[in-house]
Amino acid sequence: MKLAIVSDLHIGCDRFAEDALAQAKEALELASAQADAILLAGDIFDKRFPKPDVIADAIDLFRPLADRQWPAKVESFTSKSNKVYTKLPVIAISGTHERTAEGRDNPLGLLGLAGFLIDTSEATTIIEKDGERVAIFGLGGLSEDHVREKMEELDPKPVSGAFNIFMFHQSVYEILPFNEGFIRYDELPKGFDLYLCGHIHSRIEASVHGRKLLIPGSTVLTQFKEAEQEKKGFMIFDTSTYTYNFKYINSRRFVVKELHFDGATPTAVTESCEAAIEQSLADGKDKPIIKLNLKGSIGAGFSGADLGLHAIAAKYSNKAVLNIDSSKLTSPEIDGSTEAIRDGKFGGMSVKERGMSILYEKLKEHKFESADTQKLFEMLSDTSNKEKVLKSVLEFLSAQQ
Ligand SMILES: [Mn+2]
Repeated sequence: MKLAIVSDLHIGCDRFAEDALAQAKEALELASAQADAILLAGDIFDKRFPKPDVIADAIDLFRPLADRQWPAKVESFTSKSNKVYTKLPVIAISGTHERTAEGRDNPLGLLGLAGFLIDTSEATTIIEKDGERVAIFGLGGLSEDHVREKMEELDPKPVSGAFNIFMFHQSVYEILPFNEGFIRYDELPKGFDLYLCGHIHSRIEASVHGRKLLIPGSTVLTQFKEAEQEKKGFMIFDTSTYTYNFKYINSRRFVVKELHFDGATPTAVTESCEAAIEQSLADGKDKPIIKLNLKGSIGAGFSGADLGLHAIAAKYSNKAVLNIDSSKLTSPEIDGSTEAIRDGKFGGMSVKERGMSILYEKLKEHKFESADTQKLFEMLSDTSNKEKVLKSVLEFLSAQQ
């Protein structure tokens, strides 16, 4: 059986709403033309409570799939809570973006109720074509602290006489090794022939319990992550050969460039940014998404505000979607003052002493030099009741005149 594996369509994402819809449409059209069934690994919607126009877009997107004569048919559906309203072999799970409180409807479930797909979250769907059976157990996206408990409770088991797929939507430690809480390959249930995962937006092939783990990545860019510069698309997996092809869609080009500076002037920063943008534009005629990561330092006497990054973004607004990250670009002044704050020292004074001396200067400026600075400082440091503080400070000051 030929199975299209599509994931993370993010219909209704704010940043690239048109791209999300157009690219999802192309992926689903190609998938339904080339595969016997479609498996969707979560995050079909970008939000758990999408607006009605987003739900309408999704219905328009899925309706043509319902009109197709599919080579594969749904043979059975086993679930504790979900119901099934179609025989279409369009099998989905909910992702982390669609997750609602237990027992509450989520937008993916609505598409299930409408009969456009089967929500196989925490359920097993068996599809059949010419005597071949494929069983899909789905585990919708869960928070990291619930996933182990849920897997233990559900205890997913392969179905005998079928090609078994475990489809889930989680961060996996071996792929994202920065959180010990993420599940690991060896914690996934054993005995399945193929593991499919959504959630991770770049394309990955790995091995779990000696079988393939496939992640097709998202069909749209939602964050500006460097790993997402590859063209987007989906996979078609063939159960008879245990191989897959990646099918590209016309996704908007995404370019990430890193620029290093060493005591540069704002003019030099602007010139380098513009050169990098021009170079990225020269690669094609589309309107790419360009992310510039600025690193290193700008010269003494300049601050981030001098860089004029907004002017660059405005200049290229018709040619590119720009994202310029200058958070890693430091200036000597900022460095000096943050270091002082960190160390709690200003010219040998503690933060409190420094605060008192500023307050004294200000009092002197406003002819209150005879006031007890220490007493006023303590009154102002009281964070319990702002109104009470204001009242007592005003009383204190008027008593000084
Ligand atoms: Mn996602």
